[in-house]
Amino acid sequence: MARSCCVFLICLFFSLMLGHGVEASHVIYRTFQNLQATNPDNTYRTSYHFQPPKNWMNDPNGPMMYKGIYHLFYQYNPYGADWGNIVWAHSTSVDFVNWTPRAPAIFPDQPGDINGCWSGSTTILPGYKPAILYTGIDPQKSQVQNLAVPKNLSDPLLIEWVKSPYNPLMAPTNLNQINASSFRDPTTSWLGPDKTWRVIIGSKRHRRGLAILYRSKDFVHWVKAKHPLHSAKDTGMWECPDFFPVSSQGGLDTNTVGLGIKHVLKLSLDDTKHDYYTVGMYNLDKDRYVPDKGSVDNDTGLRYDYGKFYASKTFYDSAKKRRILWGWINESLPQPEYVKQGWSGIQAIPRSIWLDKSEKQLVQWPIMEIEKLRGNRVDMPSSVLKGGSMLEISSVTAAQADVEISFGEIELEKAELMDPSWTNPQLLCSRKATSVKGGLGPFGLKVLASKDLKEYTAVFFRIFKGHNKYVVLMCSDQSRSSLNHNTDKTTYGAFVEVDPTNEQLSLRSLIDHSIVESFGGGGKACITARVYPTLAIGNWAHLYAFNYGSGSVRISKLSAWSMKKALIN
Ligand code: DQQ
Repeated sequence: MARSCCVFLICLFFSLMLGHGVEASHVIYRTFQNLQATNPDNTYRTSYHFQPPKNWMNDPNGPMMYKGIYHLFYQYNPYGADWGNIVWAHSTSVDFVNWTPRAPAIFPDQPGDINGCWSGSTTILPGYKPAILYTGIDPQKSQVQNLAVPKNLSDPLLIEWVKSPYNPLMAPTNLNQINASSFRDPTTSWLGPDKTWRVIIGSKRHRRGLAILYRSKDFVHWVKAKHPLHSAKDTGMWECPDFFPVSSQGGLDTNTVGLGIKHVLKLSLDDTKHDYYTVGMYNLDKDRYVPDKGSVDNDTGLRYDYGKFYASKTFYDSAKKRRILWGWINESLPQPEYVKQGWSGIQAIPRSIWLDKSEKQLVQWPIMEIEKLRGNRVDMPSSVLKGGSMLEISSVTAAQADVEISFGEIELEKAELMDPSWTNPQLLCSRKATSVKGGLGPFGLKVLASKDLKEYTAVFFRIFKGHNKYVVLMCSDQSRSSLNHNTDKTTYGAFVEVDPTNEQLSLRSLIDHSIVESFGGGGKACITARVYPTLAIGNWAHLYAFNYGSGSVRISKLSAWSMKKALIN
């Protein structure tokens, strides 16, 4: 008792000394947020995943394509590698692969954002005029919504932004009963057939997550709707909502509404730090979104990515008629280590997303532009991978690679029975780690592996025989990814909606020094891992295909590419 009292008092002392958070999810450690690393360590920096030259980065903000230029803004701390002092940093690209840094687009300089410029979105207004809605933290630390527009529309780089004299445009008041510390992250707005703009803002009331709806005729004067667009009990704060129409034929402009058009509502749950989505229908008459039957809107629902991937945002690329998803991949190092390293946070490779044929889920695939970085290619002839075997994929730069592998002729009769209580894929993957031999699986890839296999990250499948179908499990096992005991070694898992009786089972992994981004079943399940190997670094990293199950599988396709370095900031 005396000991726990003492621990409590020490914690209290430090929290008072170090600063005070705006709220639990945004704790401000004043000692770290202005700390430039004296000796930055670039060992684990990525070669083709987006990151700033130094310091802290979190959410992608307001991505868009304007006059042939791709824009990415992001939450950035100019003074250190910890969260704080947040501005909207800005980079542009002509090819979606190489990026040039620009001056911060939005930074605190008026009462409506003097304590921070938090996440938000861009909307292209009629006349081809981009506009940013973002959350500002005001002098009372209340969250309010502000507008900024380009100073010079003829500059395709959109370097300078001016803030609206009407800011804040949306603010919590007693009358509208909004929780002032849970009111943030406006979405891209959409224009209804009634010529009225709509936007949603993430919020919560007690434990009920809310997508608060506002409407406007002129994009400046906004009125809160009586009902949220959607809400769900016991989900906590909804950060960075995203709401957009989808089709299995390609991307749709955010303003597309109409008969038979499905919508997706994505929520970043502050409680679990994962991005969840449902597929459903948008009822324009009632301005309500209703998830389809079976599309679950709580933390057991579908996720964009079952690993590290948060606060994501999509935009419609009108040039290529596709919807693109950006997402933030946070650290697996503990805070003192990333502060010392001098940088923190990466963006996932942008992904094209579309509705699966089943209309029950999304499919994601890395943008095709990234294939321009594919260098030396290695193809392996089709071969049977017997249970208990491993095959080295050599002649590629294993720490900077793109690998595609497909499995066929799977000995399905060897599948173990699926226990109906195995409903949580992450738990199942951590119970059945790489070393646990199964009937069918684990089979897949060992990446960022040291020669002696003291370190590796395994991305693999297991197949079980379910009640009336086979169940495919995809795992990303980080338990052996690093000899550094301080790194997060969570093992991630997802079920993949693939029928192995008549489909090949494919896996693609983008490996980039400290990141492994994997796409199972052609992009039906994605898992991103952040890993910090101590042995499998640079030229010391190896890549293997393996099968530790008792049943054999055939590698029907295996291509791997050394990836070239992109020019990033
Ligand atoms: N990050 C931003 C917030 C958002 C959170 C602050 C999500 O606007 O809710 O940096 O990571």
